[in-house]
Amino acid sequence: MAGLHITNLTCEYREKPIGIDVKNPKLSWQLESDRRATFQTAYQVQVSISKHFENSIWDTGKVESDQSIQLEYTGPIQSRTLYFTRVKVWDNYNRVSDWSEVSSWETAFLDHNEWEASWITPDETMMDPQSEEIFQLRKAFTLEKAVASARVYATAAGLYEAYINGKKVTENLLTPGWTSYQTRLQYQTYDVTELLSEGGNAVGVLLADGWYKGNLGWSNKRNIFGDQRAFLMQLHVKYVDGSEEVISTDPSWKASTGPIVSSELYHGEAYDARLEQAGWNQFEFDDTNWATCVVISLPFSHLVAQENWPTKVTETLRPVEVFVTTSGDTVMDMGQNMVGRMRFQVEAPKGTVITLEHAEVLDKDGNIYFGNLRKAKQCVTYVTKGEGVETFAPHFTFQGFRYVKVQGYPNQENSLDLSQFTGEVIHSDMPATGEFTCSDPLVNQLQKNIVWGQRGNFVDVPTDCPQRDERLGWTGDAQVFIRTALYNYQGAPFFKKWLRDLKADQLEDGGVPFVIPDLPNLMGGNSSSAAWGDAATVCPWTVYMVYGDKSVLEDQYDSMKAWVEYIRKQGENEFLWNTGFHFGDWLGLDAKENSYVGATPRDFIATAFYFHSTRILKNSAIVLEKYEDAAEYSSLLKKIKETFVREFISPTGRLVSPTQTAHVLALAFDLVEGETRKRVASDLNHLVIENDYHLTTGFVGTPYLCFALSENGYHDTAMKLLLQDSYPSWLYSVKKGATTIWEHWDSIKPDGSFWSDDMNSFNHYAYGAIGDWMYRRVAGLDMDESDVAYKKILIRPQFAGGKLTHARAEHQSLYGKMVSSWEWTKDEISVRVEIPANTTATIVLPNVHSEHLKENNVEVVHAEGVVQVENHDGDVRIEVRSGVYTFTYPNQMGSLDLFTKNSRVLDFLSSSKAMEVLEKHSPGISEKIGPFSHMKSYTLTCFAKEPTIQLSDLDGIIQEINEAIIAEKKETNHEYSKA
Ligand code: RAM
Repeated sequence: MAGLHITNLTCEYREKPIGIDVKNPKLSWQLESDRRATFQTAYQVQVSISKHFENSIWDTGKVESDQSIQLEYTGPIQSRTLYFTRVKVWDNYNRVSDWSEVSSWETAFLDHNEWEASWITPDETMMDPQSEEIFQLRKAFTLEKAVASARVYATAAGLYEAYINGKKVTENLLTPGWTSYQTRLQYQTYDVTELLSEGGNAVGVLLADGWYKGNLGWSNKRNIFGDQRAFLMQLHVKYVDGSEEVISTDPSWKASTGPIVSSELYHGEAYDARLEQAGWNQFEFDDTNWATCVVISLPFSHLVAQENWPTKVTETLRPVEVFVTTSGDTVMDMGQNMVGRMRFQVEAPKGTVITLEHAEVLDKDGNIYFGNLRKAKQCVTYVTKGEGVETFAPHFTFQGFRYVKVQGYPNQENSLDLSQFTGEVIHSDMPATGEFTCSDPLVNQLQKNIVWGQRGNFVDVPTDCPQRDERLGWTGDAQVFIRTALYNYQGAPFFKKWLRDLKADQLEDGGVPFVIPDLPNLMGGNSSSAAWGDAATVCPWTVYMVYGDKSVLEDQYDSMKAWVEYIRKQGENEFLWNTGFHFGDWLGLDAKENSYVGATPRDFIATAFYFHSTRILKNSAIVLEKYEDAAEYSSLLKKIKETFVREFISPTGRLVSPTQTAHVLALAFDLVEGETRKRVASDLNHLVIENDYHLTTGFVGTPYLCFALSENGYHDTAMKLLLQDSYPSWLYSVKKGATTIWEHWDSIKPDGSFWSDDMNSFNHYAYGAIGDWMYRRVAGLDMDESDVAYKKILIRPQFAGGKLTHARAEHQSLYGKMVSSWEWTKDEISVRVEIPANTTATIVLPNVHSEHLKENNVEVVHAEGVVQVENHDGDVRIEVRSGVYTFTYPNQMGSLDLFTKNSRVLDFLSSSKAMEVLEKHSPGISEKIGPFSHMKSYTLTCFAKEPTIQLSDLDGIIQEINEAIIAEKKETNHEYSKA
């Protein structure tokens, strides 16, 4: 029916996936409606193996339900079968949609016994398995009949690139991806129907070391998962007459080396085009001189279908300029710190050697800087064959770089022809699902840097960095960044796959290794750390919340529980985690000289995370209806909290640790309540003000810092931290020209020098975790967690008194596109929201009474789609159903009943200068409260007395007060004491 349509019918997050091995895949769809306040009242889903649905194998019939995401298919399922599916829905206006467009999914192997192929590797008496050279494997065969369809199922111990009849089977890169190879190895499925034909055909495969056998980790180790590369493939051909044939890897395959002389993830690739064997991957090629292959014993039981988004080239960039450095190097600038590879064209005499060396930054003197790469070479060399124009891009490697030093390119001394070079950006090809913009260009650049940081470090696993000899799946980094990541990109398959590896690598006692996939003995033995191991609970819970995907909790529950039980056994008592190794508030700025560990005590952090993880576990138990566990962990939670309070908080509410991070954690994890909470929040605010509106937090405190302030009455301070541009701050790096997030707040110091070479990445996403707060608190696009997956949206913008004049966030939820966008002028505030069909939203607008509020020029209470309007403490809460709404209201704080919000709350130190400023403005401000008994401070609620002073002026006054306090502090050098 016109007006109600179904779009985006997906299976396991993908459009028409092929090669999945989920037995009960989940279907989601979206409703598109031309009317506001649309919701689904019933659905019908059909699944058939015929495109025309002559007979369905699964038909739900009309089911009265508003479920439109994560509907589990419970019909029959077989391996290697294509299932068509379609859906129709009924809505609250008694409309029924047409059937959706037909969608589909195709299974791969549901049982590993279906593998008939053998793992093969070149015969070691003919080819050295430890050779750096990349192997070429081939198999020629004849198909007797016309081909109807064909699929390749393939994987490798190592990395592979497959060809059929000279053509690449896929554009996907770094296959089969990285998993915990000891227990899990992904295979890929490709539709190769178009590549085959009746008669002679050939498969050719390049086989490299990759993560499996290549150099991995900073201790120069190889062969971590195995010491022989191997390949496994099954090609299933269906003929037009219905018969089938299978071509598999077996000892009849042949092997040779070729032009790729070496290829390593960290080090780059060396390619000698003179060694190419023309036609090696085609039928006619004569392979009599090639080595034979042998069968090697590798398990089949750990083969799983590709789950993650494939790794691909997702964008290409052109160099923006080329220059010669003071050291005389010719260097191209890509204009962006990117991750991927360079592709180039060249025409040069045979044997010309072209070298590209990649680095992220230039040093103080403008020279290209390789120091922070540690042992990673990031070097690509190409030797020409001299037969016209040659094109090259490396195969089994990627580089993290903005600058490329070029050597040997013809005529480069006179002018390097930049049009011959392209930067190919490579990462897991997750659909983009988020946008954030606002009126401050530096903040917009910060958002870009966060997104680029995510792209560069989401290369099949969530890595810490993409450039040095590390690039590992650090759990702590993933845990702090995941919520931001899931705003920016569709990350469910990415994290679900990685979490299976986490579970697989979890230690027997429930401990979680530092990196996943684990590298045994990475740091001289296995150990777990608070805030790192908590990825085991935080990540599944976040995926569940954002996508309503219960299966991730079902799959991970044991692992989550094992982690909490692990912690429970660590401490000197059951409720305190005060033993063992921890990274602490990694890279916190309050660290001692020459230490990476911030000042917040490790047992404080560990116990706070113990509480956090236990709470997540308890909530997961409730979702999964494991009520006994829920009760058990509720009582554990209570005890941890009591113990935490006893151990770390004084009876008058003072934290034992005077760090920002300690205060942040106590607030963010709800370890403090009532008056103590108020005090801790106020103390945090002071700590930030005392530090002249600068943060000191490391990996652990940073993600929650602005939340802890905004949620507890200090949004203004949080905004000042965001907008701070002197060191240390988010915008400091932006002002220094960063195009990605740095590992350290001062990876480049104010004087232009670097943090030491040993650990200084310019592309580390952890501090990008501020993105979550920007989406949720600045633009106001949030979720009501009582109904996950944005079934119930919470729009709650906070305007920060004109510090920004507009902000807008967009996110593609499984229900469809959501938008929260606001504009602030001195006279008017307008808030525009988009709420997808089949969801509802609560919109909380500050500083207004509903009388003054219009929706599209209609009084808000009368607007279509508005279900309820409530005035509460100076805010208006509006319940709406789906639709696009524009709310406007005058930006003036007229009457006294708006008292509480017609104000700015400021805690300030007892200071005569501050009092002077107050006096000066007293005609326009009323109400001063304080001093608070527990400290030498005042809590002042300033509210504007119109017309003398506007609310927006209060910011200026507060600023003045703060400056006065700071000035006074500097003058007297007086140490603030809370006693
Ligand atoms: C560094 C990593 C990572 C961090 C660990 C503790 O080596 O880059 O970011 O989690 O240390």
